[in-house]
Amino acid sequence: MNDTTTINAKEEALLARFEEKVQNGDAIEPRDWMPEKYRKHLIRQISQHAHSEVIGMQPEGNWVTRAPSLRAKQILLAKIQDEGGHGLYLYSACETLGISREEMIEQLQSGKAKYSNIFNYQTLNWADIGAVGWLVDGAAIVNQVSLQRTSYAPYSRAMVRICKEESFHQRQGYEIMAEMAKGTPEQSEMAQDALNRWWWPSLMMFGPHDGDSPRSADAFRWKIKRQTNDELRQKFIDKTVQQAEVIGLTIPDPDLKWNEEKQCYDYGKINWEEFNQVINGNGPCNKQRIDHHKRVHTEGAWVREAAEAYRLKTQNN
Ligand code: BYC
Repeated sequence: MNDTTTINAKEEALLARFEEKVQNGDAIEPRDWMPEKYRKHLIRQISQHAHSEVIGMQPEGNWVTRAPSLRAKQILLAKIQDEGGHGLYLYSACETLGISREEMIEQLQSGKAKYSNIFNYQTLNWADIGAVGWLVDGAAIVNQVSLQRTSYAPYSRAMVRICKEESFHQRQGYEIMAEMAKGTPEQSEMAQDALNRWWWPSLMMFGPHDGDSPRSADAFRWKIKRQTNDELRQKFIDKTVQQAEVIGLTIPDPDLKWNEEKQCYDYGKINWEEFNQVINGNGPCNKQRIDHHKRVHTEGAWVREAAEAYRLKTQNN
């Protein structure tokens, strides 16, 4: 037996042990052996998730100075800070896989790493802040509740914590929409208009339909994903249609219809051409979002330098 054969046999045994653990529903910890493809898959997904949290602060931050009351402003500020915190948990979870924060930021800024399609749309008025909280955080929760059972333990732990905070975010958005929907005719029109503009991009957040999702096969084999893109999208639609009814708003889909046999809503066609344009850098705000990130990152260099100097000083003491 030569060295290569021994190494291959050893790798195969490790792989078999890994697959067995995953199939048994055991969590994978950072020090456990894992196949390179699993590690890379997780780095891609978790870093994209982290970037989404951080870029997601921009469309909301746009409204902090124009929130209609002190209460609304306090709540919005707290929510945006939470998103920053979520980004940090996720970057930390991702670092356990052997990638540095700097590399992840470089991938975001160079366009190599994606972030959620949804944050490339403009928040035009206060109703949009309601729609983002209600629909975007609502969609994020559906996905993230499912990810609490993901196989990689640090990702799963981050999800548990994030989900607790997201429920408050969704309530914040729904409250704004409910208030506006029962306000003056102009306010209720603004709420309906925001729903019209944010509905379809929110459905796109769950990713392509199951047959067109190239990453899903590996994600299921390794129990990274526990439910398919379409299953989660359906769950979100069924729950949100009822919420819209309660506050007197109309989902902008003429094909939306209760399916008695399947016990869920049928819905219209999603514009995947728009989705592909947006996730490949050509959405309404892609350039603005990345330019802003680059500028703020450069301006914040002194904070990183100071933190590093402090770390070195305390290490040497
Ligand atoms: N946006 O094979 P697929 C939040 C890409 S909420 C952009 O199905 P996968 C927040 C996908 O990356 C949002 N790109 O992939 C809420 C892949 O391209 P690459 C963050 C998307 O990974 C409120 C290609 O399309 N949540 O943070 O199996 C306030 C094929 O897709 C999108 C998460 O990230 C999209 N929507 O499934 C503030 C949840 N959908 O990478 C913040 C974690 C698909 O091969 N992520 N693509 O070039 C996931 O659950 C999964 O990654 C997805 C996609 C369901 C998003």
